[in-house]
Amino acid sequence: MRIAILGGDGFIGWPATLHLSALGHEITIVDNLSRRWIDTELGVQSLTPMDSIQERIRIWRDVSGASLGFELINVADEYERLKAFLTNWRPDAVLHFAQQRAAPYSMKSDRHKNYTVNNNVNATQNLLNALVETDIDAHLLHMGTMGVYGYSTVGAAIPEGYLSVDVTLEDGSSAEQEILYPANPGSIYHMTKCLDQLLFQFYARNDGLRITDLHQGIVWGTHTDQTRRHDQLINRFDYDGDYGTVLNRFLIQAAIGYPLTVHGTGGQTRAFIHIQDSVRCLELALQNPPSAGERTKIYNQMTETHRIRDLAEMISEMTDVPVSYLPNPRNEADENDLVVKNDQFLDLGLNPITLREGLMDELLDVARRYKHRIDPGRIPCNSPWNRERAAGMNRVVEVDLSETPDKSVSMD
Ligand code: USQ
Repeated sequence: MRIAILGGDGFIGWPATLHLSALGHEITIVDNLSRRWIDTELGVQSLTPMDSIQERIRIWRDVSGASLGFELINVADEYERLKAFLTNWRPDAVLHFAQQRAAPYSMKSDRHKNYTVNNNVNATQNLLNALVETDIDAHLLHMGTMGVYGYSTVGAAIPEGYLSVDVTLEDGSSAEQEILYPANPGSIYHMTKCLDQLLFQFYARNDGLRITDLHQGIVWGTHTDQTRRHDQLINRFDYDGDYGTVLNRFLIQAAIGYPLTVHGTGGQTRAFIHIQDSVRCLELALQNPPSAGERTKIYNQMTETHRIRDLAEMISEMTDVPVSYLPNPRNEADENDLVVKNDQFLDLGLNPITLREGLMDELLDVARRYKHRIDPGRIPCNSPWNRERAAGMNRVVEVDLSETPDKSVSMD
């Protein structure tokens, strides 16, 4: 299959590219390298050293024999170039990861809010518009988020995208309808993914586009079978307060003896998936496209749920690094339960990797290997959600890292 991977230089895009290339698909990466520019803006770097996209592609060709195309296009801004690329290359499928994906970054300032909305919504709209205009019947797979639902349940499991509701009619009888699960975003970033859902609904109905939206949980891990094949194929690993996701952050914190940064009570429950499962899900979704005229197919791309403080306590027990309960910069519920349906991927053959299968040891090894690249000053989350949260964060938490080298963990 010919696959265009928009955002193929990113945290999911790169391992997805290698996974699908290894399966024999013909891939072109489309990327504006914005994630690398954001590192520069924030003054941080991936824990793992990343080569240029051109160098990564060269190494992959040496290792696998497979060629990857690369187009430097800003999907949100360069509509005509995107259209020209699609017209020339005519992909069978398009994977859309070309969006700003960090909630804290999206809440940093008014500029970051505008950037996230403009970038993310325009990227989706440009892509949908271009697919219609060029008359390319490609299956579009979009990386969405579990965060479109919000995280609280009313006791019922969160379904895969659609909710059956009974509508009371004028004569008192009721009619059943299936609607998109009510959107309840917790950040500007998550809100853009809610807006995406409406764009998909419209284009699938109006133009018969074949669209799959993957509502993914928090990804943990960094390696996949393909990124392990060469040092220079290594995936990025974000640990900073804006882009680092919670479990990966706790693991690098443990590796340098930095008290684990739990926000609030840590009673937040979230959905998780390992990065190897994430790329496997993409493979499964690609094999099962919706038909033209069908509504957007929605999968919950997650494999387990965990409470944040349970994760912190588990890692603390493994490593003897203490847990630190900090004022929460986010405007989110202190405590929530979360039950999620994910039957579709399980039915298609996904065999989930769970948290206890030793992959945490591998991550700790990665963290230990590159810990000289960690700037502890970049660990705190400094993006408050609103003025009230900003005021609550003024409490300074003193952390003594002078003993850092001795506190590193040994999992051997
Ligand atoms: N948290 C801490 N301590 C930290 C970092 C985070 O307690 O040091 C807490 C947060 O307050 C939040 C939870 O952990 O309650 C998750 O935070 P996160 O940064 O790991 O994940 P999130 O901001 O929700 O975003 C990530 C990805 C995003 C994806 C989303 C899936 O960056 O692209 O859409 O996970 S989901 O969370 O299911 O919406």
